Amino acid sequence: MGEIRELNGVKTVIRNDWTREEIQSIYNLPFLELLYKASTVHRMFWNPREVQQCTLISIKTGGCTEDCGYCSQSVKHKTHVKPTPQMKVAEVVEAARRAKEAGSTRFCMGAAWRELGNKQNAFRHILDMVEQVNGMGLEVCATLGMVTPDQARQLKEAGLSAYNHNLDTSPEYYPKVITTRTYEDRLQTIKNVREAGISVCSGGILGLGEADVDRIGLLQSLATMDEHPESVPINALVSIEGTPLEENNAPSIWDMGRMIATARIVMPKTMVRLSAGRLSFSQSEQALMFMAGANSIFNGDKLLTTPNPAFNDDMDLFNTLGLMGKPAHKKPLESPYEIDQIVRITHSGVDDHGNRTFTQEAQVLA
Ligand code: SAM
Ligand code: DTB
Ligand code: SF4
Repeated sequence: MGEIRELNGVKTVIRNDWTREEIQSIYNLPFLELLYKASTVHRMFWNPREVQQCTLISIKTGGCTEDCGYCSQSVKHKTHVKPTPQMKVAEVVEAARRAKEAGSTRFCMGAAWRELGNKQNAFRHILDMVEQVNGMGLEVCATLGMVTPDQARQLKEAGLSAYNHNLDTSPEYYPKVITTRTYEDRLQTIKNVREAGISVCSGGILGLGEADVDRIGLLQSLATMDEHPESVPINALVSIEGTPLEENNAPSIWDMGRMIATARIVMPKTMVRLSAGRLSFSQSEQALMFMAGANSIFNGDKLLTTPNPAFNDDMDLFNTLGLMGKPAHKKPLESPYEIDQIVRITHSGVDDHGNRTFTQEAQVLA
């Protein structure tokens, strides 16, 4: 068994052998118990005042040959999105500069492709973007559809920090939402990325019409990987006119809270990102999701093709909640063993007057 941490009566250990029954019993805890457990686990691995700010940019929009039932960018759906050519390297680098100036520490570039495939020219430009944005000290993430081991290796060499490739839902529900590729295809790209030494970002969506068991199935797929994804985005469906899911409602705050809290408990070292659909939730509902263990957001007025809360509203929310941005490349809290077997987890939280840091202690049991 690995290192066990315990804090305030909540025990945790990093595990990769979660069963669906175990995850279900966490997911179904009385809501406030679930929240308490999740926020306690959160504090054992992360400074709860730090929330990562990521900026998303669509470097190539629309015209995608996949048929993901939720997506505005598929050629199979008639939506408001007009396909546009790939952005120029200089434009993307300029957007990254602005994102950094606004306090973002991760820059995520999305392209509406089934796969990177044989797009040699486009790939050369992307490698250039990755190199330049990495050179600015930002974490760089890309989401370009399926990639081969060799493409993943080249992205790594260019300085890519993370690759986003979502599993979206359970293996059973997946074919009801997407028919043009399989769950296995998704897992293969994730494996290629992992083997190239790139951090994995993989999560899902709530609001596809899935049942609780599918949400639990998604969490099981993620939490039983040999290494947990370094980040797990939890998207709330933004229903798009013209897609098969246009009539679906956004998930409730209770469903989002349960999903985020369960993800936090089964994958304690993972960044849990509150992703698409934040506009469906009030600021106090978003606060609840931070309490449940979310510690990352996308900032900026736009995601890929849908709106996101205004930057100033997010700054107000951070001020109200006493949150601060997470520095780039900062990992989960270490727990240096001390001779007396006490792990001291020091949170570098400084209050608004700059004069208080707080310390918590967790006992090492193994
Ligand atoms: N084409 C790439 C792919 O599918 O991997 C990358 C971009 S894709 C837009 C990334 C993720 O965004 C999807 O896997 C899905 O989880 C999420 N997403 C897309 N459209 C959404 C919507 N309308 N509402 C909520 N999440 C959405
Ligand atoms: C993820 O899980 N969510 C982001 C990111 N990965 C690429 C994308 C959200 C897209 C929301 C729909 C849109 O703006 O088109
Ligand atoms: Fe294409 Fe990604 Fe949209 Fe699916 S989610 S249709 S792969 S852009």
